[in-house]
Formats: sequence, C-alpha cells, structure tokens
Amino acid sequence: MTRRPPTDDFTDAHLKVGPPHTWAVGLQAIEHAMVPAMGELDAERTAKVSFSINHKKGFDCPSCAWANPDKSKPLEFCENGMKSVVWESTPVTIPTEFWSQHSLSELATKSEYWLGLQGRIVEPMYKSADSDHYRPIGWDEALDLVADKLRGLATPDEAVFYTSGRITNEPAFLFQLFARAFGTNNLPDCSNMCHEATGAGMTPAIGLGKSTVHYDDFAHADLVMVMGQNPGTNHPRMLNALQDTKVNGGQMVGVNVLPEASLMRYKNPQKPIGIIGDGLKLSDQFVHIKIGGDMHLIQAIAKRVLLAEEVDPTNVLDWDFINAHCENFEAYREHILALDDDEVLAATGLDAAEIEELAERYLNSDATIITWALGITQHRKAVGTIAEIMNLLMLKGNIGKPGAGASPIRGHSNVQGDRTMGIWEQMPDPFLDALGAEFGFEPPRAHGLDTVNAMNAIDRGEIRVLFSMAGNLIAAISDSNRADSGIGSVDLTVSVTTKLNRSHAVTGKESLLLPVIGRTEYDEQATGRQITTVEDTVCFVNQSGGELPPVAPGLLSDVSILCRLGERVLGDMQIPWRRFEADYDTIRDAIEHVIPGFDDFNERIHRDHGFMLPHPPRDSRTFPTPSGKAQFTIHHPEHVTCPPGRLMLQTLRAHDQHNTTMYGLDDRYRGISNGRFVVFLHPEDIAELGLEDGATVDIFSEWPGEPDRALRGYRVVSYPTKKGCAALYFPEGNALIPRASVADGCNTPTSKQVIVRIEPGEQPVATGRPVTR
Ligand SMILES: Nc1nc2c(c(=O)[nH]1)N[C@H]1C(S)=C(S)[C@@H](COP(=O)(O)OP(=O)(O)OC[C@H]3O[C@@H](n4cnc5c(=O)[nH]c(N)nc54)[C@H](O)[C@@H]3O)O[C@H]1N2
Ligand SMILES: Nc1nc2c(c(=O)[nH]1)N[C@H]1C(S)=C(S)[C@@H](COP(=O)(O)OP(=O)(O)OC[C@H]3O[C@@H](n4cnc5c(=O)[nH]c(N)nc54)[C@H](O)[C@@H]3O)O[C@H]1N2
Ligand SMILES: [Mo]
Repeated sequence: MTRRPPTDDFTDAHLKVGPPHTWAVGLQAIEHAMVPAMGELDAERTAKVSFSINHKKGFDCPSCAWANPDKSKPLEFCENGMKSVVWESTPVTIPTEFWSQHSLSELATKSEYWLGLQGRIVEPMYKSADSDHYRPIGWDEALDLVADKLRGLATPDEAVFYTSGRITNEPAFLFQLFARAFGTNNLPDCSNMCHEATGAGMTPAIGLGKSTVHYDDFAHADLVMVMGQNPGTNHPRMLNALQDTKVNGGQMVGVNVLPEASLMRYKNPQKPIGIIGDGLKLSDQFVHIKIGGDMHLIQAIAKRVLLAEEVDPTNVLDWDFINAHCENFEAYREHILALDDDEVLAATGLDAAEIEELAERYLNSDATIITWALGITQHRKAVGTIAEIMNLLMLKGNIGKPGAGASPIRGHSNVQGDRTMGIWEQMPDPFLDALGAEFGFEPPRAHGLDTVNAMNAIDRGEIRVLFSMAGNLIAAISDSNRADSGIGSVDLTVSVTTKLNRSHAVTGKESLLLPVIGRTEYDEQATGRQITTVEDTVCFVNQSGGELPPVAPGLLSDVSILCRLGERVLGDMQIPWRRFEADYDTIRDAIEHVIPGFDDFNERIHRDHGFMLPHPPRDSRTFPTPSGKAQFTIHHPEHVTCPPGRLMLQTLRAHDQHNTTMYGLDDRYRGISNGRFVVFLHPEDIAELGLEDGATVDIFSEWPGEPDRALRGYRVVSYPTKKGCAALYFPEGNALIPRASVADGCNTPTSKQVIVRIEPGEQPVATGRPVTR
C-alpha cells in the first residue's frame, strides 16, 4: 500500500487549536507510531525496522542522540523515532519526470513537508548554471564535476564543507580528512547552531564538553533538573530514564518557559501502568521561567547554597571535592554573594519562594543531575549559563559520582560523534598532529568558518563551492532571506542527501544532488556488508547496520561518495580511499590511530557491538584542564529587557517535525493540529497588544541599521507561555533572526531570544510558506 505524494502544498485552512496536554506518551503514541508505518511500508519492512531499531545489532535510530539502556526492551523506539524511520524507509521514490515537471523556482515556493513527501531521491541530479531544472547525471560525471570545481579554486578556503549530525562516524571522519587534506578547516556543522555553547561552557570548567553521566545515573539521582528541554517531543525515550528517577524516590524539577506536557506526567506505552490510569507524575516542581533568565536562576541557587554554608560551614558544600579537585572557589564565592536579588526576580519572572524551594531541593540532594538542551544553548549568554551550571554542580561535588552530573542532551543522533571525529572548524593541535602523522600531510592550522561565518562569507561572495554532507543549511541558518539571496553567488552547491529539502531548491549557480542509502538500509561493498558507528549523548559508541534493501539500485553510501571524490581530488596523497571504501574496518583502524579512546575499535564493535568512550572527569575525577583542576569560573548575567510593546520570541520544534523535516502538521501535546503558522502568546500579552485569540498577525524583528524582518499571516494562539514570551516554530522562524544576533563566545544564532513586535495582519498564510518581507 504505497501512498502517492500530494500535488498540492498544504495550507493552514483546516488548522485546529485545542487545549494543551498535561501528560505525554501513552497508548495514543503507539497508535500514532504504527499507523503511518503500516500505511507507508509493507508489513515485512515495518516489522524489520521496528525490531531492529536501536538493538545491539540493528541500526541506530536516526532521530535523536538519547542513549540506549543497557538491555534493550523488545521494542526500543518511540513514536518520533518510528516516524523518522518510516519517513526514510518509505518505498515512495521520485520519478525522473518529476524533475522536468518542476523547476527550482517552483520548488523554492514549496514547504519542507511537500518536498519531503515527494519521496526518496534515487538518481544523481544536476542543475547547470543556465537552467532552472535538475536533470539526471551519471555518478562519474557528477563526481568529476565536483573534483574539477575544487581543483580550480584559487585557494582551498573558497570551499565550505558542511555536516549535519545525521551522518555516522566513518563518513564524518573521512569528510574532515578530505577537507583538511584538501587544505581547509572550513568545516561548519549543525552543532554550531545547536549545542556549541555546551562545549564552550563546559570545557574551561572540567576540560571536556560532554555529558558526565551514565544512563544508569538517572535511576540513582536524588534530583534531576530538566532545563530548557522538551523531552516528550525531542527525546521521548528520556522519559523512561526520568521514570526510573521517580520510581526510585528521586525528585524531578522542570525549568521551562512553556509548561511542556512531558515535564508534567508520563504514561509509558511499554508498561501496563502507562496504558491505564493517569500515568506517573514527573515534575515535583515546575519553574516557569522567562526566556533568558536561567543564568540568574542558577546563580541565585548558588548564592543560597553559599549562604547556607556560612551558617553550617561543614555540612553544605562538598569540601573534599572542592579542595582536592577545584580552583578559583574564593573568587567565585565572592562574585556570587554579590548577586542582586531584585535583578534575579526581574530577569527570571519568578518569585522568591519558588527560587527558595528549588534551592532547598538542591541543598537536600546528595546526587543531582542537571540536563539541558536548546532552551539553554541558543541565547546570548548561553556559554556563561552552562558554565554556571558547572559551578553549581561542583559546589556539592556532583561530578564523577553515582546519580549525579552535567547532562547536556544532544540533538542529532550522531552530532556528538561527528565532533569526536574532527568535524569542527577549530580542532585543537593534538588532533591535527595525529591526523597529519597518520596520512603524511600537514593539516591547515588556521581556524575555519563556522555556520554563521560561512553564510556571511557566502553573502560577501567569497565562497565558490558549498559541499553539504546531509542537512539543510539554507533552512536551518538564521536570517532566511539573506541565506536565500546569498547562496546564488556560490558557483556550485553539492548536497549528499536522502530526500529533497529547501537547500536543494535554493542553490548556487550549479547544483548537484547525490542520493545515498539511509541508515535503515544495508550497505554492500567489495568485502561484504558494512556497518558504521555512532556516539550517543552519554559517550557510548555503538554499531549501526541497516537491514532493508536500499530503496533503489544505484544509490551510493556516504562513505563511497567521499572515497570516490577523495580518489579524484587527492589521489596522489597517501590516503587509501579505495581500501576505505571496500572495507570500513580499515577506516576504523585509522580512527583508532588518530583519536584517543578508540583502542581495539574493530574488535570491540564487532564483538560487543559497542563501548563507552573514556571521560576522565566522569570516570576518575581527573580534569584535563591546563592546570589539571576543575575551575570555578565567573560570569555576569544579562537581563535583556524588551522595549514597550515588544515580546521576547523563541523558535522551537513541533511534535511532528525533525528539525527542517516535517513528518506531519500536528503539535499534539500543545493542542495544535493541521497547521504550523501559529504564534503562542500569553493571554495578558494578547490583551495588552489589543489583539484577540485567533487573530491574524504579522511579526517583525528589529535590528539597528537594518530593515525590519517579517513573518506575515500568523494566527495568535492563547497559551500558558510565560508572560512576555512568545513562541513559534523553526525553521520558518529563521526569517526573524538577524544574522548578527549570536551567543557571546560561540557564535550560535540566538534562536530562542529575539525581540519582536506583533501587529494586526491582513492575510492568513495561504500556502506552505509564509510571506517573509
Ligand atoms: N522528534 C524530534 N526529535 C528531535 C529533534 C526534532 O526536531 N524532532 N531535533 C533534534 C535536535 S537537532 C535537537 S538539538 C534536540 C532539540 O531538543 P529541544 O531543546 O527540546 O528542542 P526545542 O523544541 O527547540 O525546545 C526547546 C525547549 O526549551 C524551552 N526554552 C526556550 N527558551 C528557554 C529559556 O530561556 N529557558 C528555559 N529554561 N527554557 C527555554 C522551550 O520552551 C522548549 O521547551 O532534539 C533532537 N531530537
Ligand atoms: N530558528 C532556529 N533555527 C535552528 C534551530 C532552532 O531551534 N531554531 N535549531 C538548530 C539545530 S539544533 C540544528 S541541529 C540545525 C539542524 O540543521 P541540519 O542538520 O542541517 O538540518 P536537518 O533538518 O536535520 O537536515 C535534514 C536533512 O538531512 C538529510 N539526511 C537525512 N538523513 C540522511 C542520511 O542518512 N544521509 C545523508 N547524507 N543525508 C541525510 C536530508 O537531506 C534531510 O532533509 O538547525 C538549527 N537551526
Ligand atoms: Mo540540534
């Protein structure tokens, strides 16, 4: 039963708004997961994908980076993981005539939903500089064209090599090797727009930017603080871990601008108690904070802890930990004790009793985990906020002890692994030294371009080739209209991809689409079937190997494309591209030589199917900072206030989307169905703006010296967001985010902190894309 793709794009004509849910995941979630799967795949394909997802020998779920429990349940997947898998393994493919029927100009008017529904791309496609259409091209011709363009550049820095966290370790390692052997560190990735602040905030504190917890720590925590994260939609299997915390007597606190359903109650679809009854209460306290108030909140808790220590100098702080492992405590103490309490209340929008209650919970807990995601990382002061989370944890020795730790929850399934593999525009010298020694070349040392800087360089006409390994940079980056107009200056854009997205419609002068096999499909090479590997958010590396036949003959793997290109461009260097393509074990051998922690890589992957990477702070309380000690660091919070009549806007994900991919048009837990062009506003803000629930509005953002950015025709939805804080969906919201609005110290767009003005609008959005000028 194969569904045919729609010819018309969607509209919001049948949008329905109901009350938000107060619980997440239950029987309905399983139904939602299975119905589309059965509808689009044949029964055998469905059974195969659902039983092999996230199993030791199956494929790694491409949806998110959440960790697997040690013993997989019979069905270790969630509704959203299943949607992602069905979306990829659909048997719908794009017929050749599609490309002559639809020009790029037309495709550029379509929504991501419509583009993705057209099905899998199954032949390499080429658009020449004088055409508005793609046409089929052979693999050899396509790769020769890329090689010619790269070899013809005046300098390697005229090329940019973008990666999305969809790709697995082996292609990621080869991609950065290719870029550096070619001569550039221009390796921006989705992480620049995502958790960059996490690495930048954690590394000065503990020497490393990765989670200090094991999966099992959730079961042993006294307190878990879930900050700026919507687990029910974006990491649904994390609710199982939070359930373990609660069942074992621990407490949970949600800190968020929105009362997300999954922070309130959980009905586990894989346990009988989840199917009947009200499910499990999760948050013992919900802290309804203002956008950008988290640094003030963390400092206020720290101040309360330090004041308690003055009363009882022996029992509050973990002096053993601080004395043995930390530096700079006294300066930090002095700084925090000077915190202005009134400023805290204004910046957080909380009252003193709420902060006191949370501080008491922290004081009384012997083992605290703080988790966070984009509600913490996409703000101007994101880096400092994360550093303050580290300070707070260190006060009570919550690093490297059971049930405790810092737990950034990463996004893409392998975004953390890609970074480990060297996807970063500023990899440190020890990595570059080892890479150069392994392959006999001198890697470039000057830092390359991150995503914001790469897009700015594109705007200035400095980039000739943009090569994207997965992803949808044009839709994901801030300032959509600048991205759309700037990209036309690039000579060639190349996209290695499974399905069609906006970056394939809004392109450089010439454009190539190189279609690949997906994670659910097997990868057959000269020495037999290959596996690749991924690293999850708690540093566990596991294998991934698909079991479905590729959706069409003639697709290549990510690895094959890179090896064939490497051979063409860098054939005279000592890099064994052909051997790498034939046998991925040889790529893993190279990774083992270059990257610490991958000893006996092949043996452990083939024998045990996975292993934990070393993490000195977590494993032995050793800190790879310059002095060998953990550092208390000092940060100054900023209370960004909106001018009168303005609101602070965040852009976030609906339940039926994966970043720029739309699986459907519902945001079930928030009560939205059949549409996307809504702006969530607090009822009092609606009244103060003289608007009404359901009104049509235009939304503007302002930036000094630049014309207003606009998003027109949105529908107002009265919602229990924090007063003064608005929300609408990404990626459409990128139209409002000025390119220059970035986080201090890591250049991440402030996707959750944009000041906007909202005015009555005339026309509701009529097609799949809103008007943005
Ligand atoms: N199904 C699905 N899964 C996904 C993704 C997907 O799109 N779909 N994306 C993947 C990726 S790449 C990532 S990075 C993650 C993203 O995972 P999340 O970070 O959960 O993603 P968002 O939807 O952006 O939600 C951000 C949350 O932060 C809150 N928030 C916003 N501003 C603030 C603030 O100032 N303070 C506090 N305390 N809270 C705030 C918002 O209300 C919202 O609940 O999910 C990954 N998993
Ligand atoms: N305003 C705003 N902007 C944001 C965010 C936000 O919250 N607000 N979030 C940011 C975040 S956290 C992230 S991570 C970025 C996401 O940025 P990206 O990672 O660039 O975007 P995705 O939508 O995840 O990319 C999906 C595309 O990957 C390709 N793909 C999927 N599977 C495969 C595969 O197996 N192999 C290959 N080769 N290609 C594949 C397909 O072309 C698919 O369309 O967006 C960022 N932008
Ligand atoms: Mo992300």
